[in-house]
Amino acid sequence: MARTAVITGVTGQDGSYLAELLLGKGYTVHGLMRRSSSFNTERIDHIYEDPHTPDRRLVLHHADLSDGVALVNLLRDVRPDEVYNLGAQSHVRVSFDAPLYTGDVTGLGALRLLEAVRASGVETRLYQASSSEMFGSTPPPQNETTPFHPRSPYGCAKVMAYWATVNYREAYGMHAVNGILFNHESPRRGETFVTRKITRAVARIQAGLQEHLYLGNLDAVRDWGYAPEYVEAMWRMLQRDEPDDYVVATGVAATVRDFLDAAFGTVGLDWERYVRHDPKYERPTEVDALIGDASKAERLLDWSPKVHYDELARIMVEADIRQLEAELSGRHVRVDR
Ligand code: NAP
Ligand code: F7E
Repeated sequence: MARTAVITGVTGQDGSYLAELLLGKGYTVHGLMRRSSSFNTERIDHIYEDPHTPDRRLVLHHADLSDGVALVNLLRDVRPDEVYNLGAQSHVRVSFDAPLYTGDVTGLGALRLLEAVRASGVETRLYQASSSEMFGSTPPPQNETTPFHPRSPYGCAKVMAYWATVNYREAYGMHAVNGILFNHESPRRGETFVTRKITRAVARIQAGLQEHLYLGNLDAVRDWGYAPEYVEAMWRMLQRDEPDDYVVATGVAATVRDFLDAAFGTVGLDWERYVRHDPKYERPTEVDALIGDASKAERLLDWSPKVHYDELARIMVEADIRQLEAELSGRHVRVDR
């Protein structure tokens, strides 16, 4: 029997890779997107199917995580086998400027979806996109038993969503899992996250279109992995008979400086000549170091990462150079096409 999945946040980085993965496995995918005054489907345009296509397997719906009734109605209509909650206000720095909105969408949004599963009476498995930001100031290495100490409204909202997911599993026997994913990037990464900001700048500086790159804290340590590998782990979590929570990470630590070295090094440039400091990009409370221990996922999901930060930087720089060249020649080409 062909399976059906719902993905919230289908227009985001992970949503687009997960939709591709599930379509490749024969699923029918119902992607939820929020209404926008301009097109917000660029990451999924290549898999878009016209609504008039018979037997299409990618179906898009307008739905916002702030609208619980819409979620109930949608789940009742679609009756999915699997639900992936990837929708969120996902930018940590922005969450300090929009704390209530972030709490509503990233935190309460997860609770609305859990409650919508209950209210619609649908038997389904649910994946919650939890985050290493929940560990905040607790020192690395971090695994599934590490205490949470979030350092931003985003981190607090994700902790709330994490515990709501655990609670619905315990209270109602729901097949609900938390994937605690460490930073993962790709050529589809949003342009204001630090890795993509750097790789786009490398392409533009090399082309003579940009002089400087303004950044905040260069000492932060992150564990950067490759998004297409991470969505595979999400899917594997929902295929296990027992619902559980898993850390997904590479275990390799790098500072923002290390990523700068790798990215600028791809084109033979010295980043110190171009990078300037702007305190505007610092956070009121920073997460100094995130390094994951994914041994549980390796053992139980048979999942292991292949791409580490230096290879990732090269993949992203090369994609941004290709995209810039296409733009300059008047063609419009998605970054990773
Ligand atoms: P992303 O690129 O920022 O995508 C977020 C998605 O959520 C987008 O489709 C966005 O729509 C949608 N969204 C935003 N507000 C919404 C609302 N009010 N209602 C419905 N949808 C809304 O994030 P990502 O990197 O793919 O991450 C996917 C999930 O994993 C997020 O929950 C994120 O917090 C979490 N996470 C990410 C990482 C990481 O390193 N990437 C690590 C751990 C956890 P638009 O396209 O219209 O903006
Ligand atoms: O920052 C520092 C910044 O915004 C990484 C989200 O996907 O991963 C992501 O959150 C580090 C931080 O990602 C700039 O201070 C320096 O220490 O790329 P980022 P993040 O905050 O780690 C987690 C796991 C998620 O769940 C989130 O959804 O880089 N940094 N200068 C900067 N960061 C940005 N954005 N811009 C700068 O100019």
